[in-house]
Order: sequence, then C-alpha cells, then structure tokens
Amino acid sequence: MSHETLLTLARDTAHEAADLIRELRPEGRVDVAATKTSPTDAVTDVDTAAERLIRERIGAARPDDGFVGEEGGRQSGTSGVDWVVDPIDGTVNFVYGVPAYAVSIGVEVGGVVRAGVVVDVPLRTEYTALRGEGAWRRDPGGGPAVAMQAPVASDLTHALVATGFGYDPEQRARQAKALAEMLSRVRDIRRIGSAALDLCSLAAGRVDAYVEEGLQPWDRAAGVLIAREAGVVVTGRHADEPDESLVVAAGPALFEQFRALVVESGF
Ligand code: LIP
Repeated sequence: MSHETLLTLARDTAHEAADLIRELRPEGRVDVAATKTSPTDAVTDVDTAAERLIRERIGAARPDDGFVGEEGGRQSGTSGVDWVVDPIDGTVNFVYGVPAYAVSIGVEVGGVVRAGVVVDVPLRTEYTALRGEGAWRRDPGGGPAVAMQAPVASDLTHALVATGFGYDPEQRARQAKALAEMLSRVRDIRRIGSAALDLCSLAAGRVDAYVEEGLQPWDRAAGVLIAREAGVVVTGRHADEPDESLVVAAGPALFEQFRALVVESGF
C-alpha cells in the first residue's frame, strides 16, 4: 500500500474520531474517568472511545499492522507498518473546555514515520505530511490543501516560543526553572497544552520555536513529521532524533541559536 493511501486512511479515521469527540463532549467540564502517571494525568471516557474507534477502523482495513495508542498500549503486527496514535492530545484542555486539543495519527513504515495527520478538533483544521513530499494545512469547509512553510525568524530576542510541562511535580519544578532562565531572552512563551498542536503551529509559522521534555511517541510522531516537512529543524537534546528526553524545534535561521539557549537554560 502506498504512503499516500496510508495517509488517506489516517485522515479519514482522524476526522471520524474528531466527529465522535465533538459529539460526545458534554457542555462544561468533562468527567475524569481515571488518572495515569500522576493524579493530574487525566483520561476521560471520550479518550478511550475515540481510541477504540481508531483501532477498529485501522484493524478492519489493515489487520496485520501494529498499533501504539496512548490509552490502550501496544499491539504488535507483522506487516512492518505501525500506527502511533493519540486520540486526544491535550486532554486537560478537553476536560476544561479550552479549545486546543487534537487527534494525532502517525504511520510508521519500517520504524520510520512516513505519513502523519493532526486534526484540531474544535477548529476542524487538518494538518498532514508525507515524508519527502511536504506538509499541508486544510481549513474546514473542504478548501484546498495549503503547503506549509517554516517560520523565517532569525532573531532570538523576537522569538515566540511554545513549550509544555509534564504531569510530575518535580519535573514541573525543573521545567519552570529552565523556562525562567529562557523567558528574558525571547519575545514570549506560549503554553498551548498539546504537543501535536504546538508542532503544527510551528509548521504554520504561528510560533517561532518549540521545546518540551517528556513527550511520548504518540504525542510527537505525526507533529514532528509535519514540522519537518514544512522545513522546521527538529532534534533531541543533542543533534539526534527527538525523544522522550527532549524535543527542540525551530525554523532553520533560528535553530542553532535556540538550541544553544535551550542548553544554557538547563532544559
Ligand atoms: C499532553 C502533551 C503536552 C504536554 C502535556 C501532555 P496529553 O499530552 O501534548 O505537550 O505539555 O503535559 O503530555 O496527555 O494531553 O495526551
């Protein structure tokens, strides 16, 4: 199956999950069904319902594929294709009704993310990418796909930086200390609350840089591909692959300065 066809399946499934999430979201606050890594790491019945739908659709279309989902864990496959899924990235925003949460689906072939889609559920905006082919944004209403270009900012003191914090209080204290070091050296900080939307915002030029520690594969798989295919430089703590220890990203003209600041600030 071509990467384009895998992307089409990912897109259709992500939109169906987004429809379900909008349908199931009650007015006001959403009840927390359980907590995971800490008392503030919430999961709702809608997170699990959305992941169940995505698993069923992918399982029906491609029964031999593997699946890694935030809520239901890993299911290995035999085809060499793996689906890396966060049914609601930005769950705390979803619980509180802050309109910044997304369905994120990355498709790995041979261990490399080749296709990715992020659907901004409240805004109905779709972000997609194919490895080596580019990244696109589609606004609601079926408009054309618009190619995304990385921001061109080159002055760190004017950089708008997105970041996020983990669910563990000690980790948060460390992250806050590093952020305090960075704050006076950049324009300002944005805490959107969804790594997938942070990376898509960077690909769309709505922020100039992004840094976050502690992201799981499902938080970053699709977003990293979309950012990279828009021309954003994305690495880990050193000039390596982004991973749970750190994701550092910025436009090419700003990247080296930003990564130096990330290290100096103690991230
Ligand atoms: C969220 C990430 C976000 C991070 C949050 C949380 P979740 O993922 O997207 O960047 O700051 O702490 O990890 O839990 O909503 O899927």
